[in-house]
Amino acid sequence: MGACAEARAWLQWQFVAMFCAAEFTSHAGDDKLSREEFLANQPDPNEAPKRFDAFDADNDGFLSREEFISK
Ligand SMILES: [Ca+2]
Repeated sequence: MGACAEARAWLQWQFVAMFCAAEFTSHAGDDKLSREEFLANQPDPNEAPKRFDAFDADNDGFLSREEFISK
């Protein structure tokens, strides 16, 4: 993938992330999203796990609201 296409894809994802941050919900009722909860809301099962790993800054297997928004 060229640098431009890569940058464009990243920007698009950032937009989606910002949009989704407003709807950040955890089914468990805490402020964390498990990998399962995250993937349940993702349309592309091949790419979504990579995004989860990219978001999970401390690698604890959960996305906190902070991790989700700060990326
Ligand atoms: Ca985490």
